[in-house]
Amino acid sequence: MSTQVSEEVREALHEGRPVVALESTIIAHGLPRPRNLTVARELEALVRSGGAVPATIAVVDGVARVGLDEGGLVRIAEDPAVRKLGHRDLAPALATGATGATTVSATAWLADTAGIRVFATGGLGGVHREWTETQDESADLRLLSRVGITVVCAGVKSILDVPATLQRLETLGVTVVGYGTEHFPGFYLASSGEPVDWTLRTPEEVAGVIRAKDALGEPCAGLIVANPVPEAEQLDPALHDRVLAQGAAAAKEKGIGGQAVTPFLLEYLMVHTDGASLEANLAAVRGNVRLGARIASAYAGGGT
Ligand code: PSU
Ligand code: MN
Repeated sequence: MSTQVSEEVREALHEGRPVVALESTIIAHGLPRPRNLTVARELEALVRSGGAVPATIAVVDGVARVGLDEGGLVRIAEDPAVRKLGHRDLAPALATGATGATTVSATAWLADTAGIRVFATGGLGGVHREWTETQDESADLRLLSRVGITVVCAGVKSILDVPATLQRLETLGVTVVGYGTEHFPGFYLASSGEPVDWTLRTPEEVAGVIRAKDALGEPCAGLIVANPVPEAEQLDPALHDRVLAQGAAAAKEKGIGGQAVTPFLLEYLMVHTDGASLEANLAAVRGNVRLGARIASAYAGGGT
């Protein structure tokens, strides 16, 4: 079997202790070097201080690793040849000995296979604004309709078509709840302006929903816990809208397509907001990772 679960993660799962999966695409392709490595370590530390075991997931030399060690983290953060692997890329990556960072779709799949119930990230992929021309919809959405994992995120990246993405999630049967909010978060922004149907306010309430999903049985699908970045740490909405429009135009002009679109726009925003988007992004991810640890702990703690 070419999936390797680290000893620490395996033991924690075996003993029913809380584990939080973390993705690696944000490290390899979503954040600038060398800060990405610092962030990768910081996120793991945040999970630990929340009383859970972190499991950063990536493919290293053709082996899917659930729970990267320090060497693996350094490799993913520093090696410029690290690929971006969605769920569909896992098999060729394993078969050819490739090294790649896993997106939400690949991470959720590997985490679920390993028995991990909670996954924390920044923002999900979704339906791109140019969908009618490009049909670009992240594989994250469909994958989350197939695995019963709980994903804590700050909504979907605001570079996307948020209403269309929410519509797709409804069609796909993915449960969406706002955490402490009646609005779907806007990734860099505390709110996307779109309403959510359900609002939960404590990790225990989220754990209760996970248990209710368990009790309902098949068909299993994901639970999205949409946790907004604190308003004080969000990107200025006017700046966000202006720079994003410029970035989208630049991507079109340069003919950027496929997997390259998301990293291009994230970087464009970072450069053209003088790093403010990066700070908002990090604040969102940190909040999600902290909440992920609390949810995993509440779920592992049992209850009815
Ligand atoms: N959120 C971030 N930075 C990222 C991503 C999300 O803050 O780099 C990544 C996630 O791994 C997500 C992927 O799964 O972008 C979506 O890419 P695409 O749109 O190509 O499916
Ligand atoms: Mn895409």
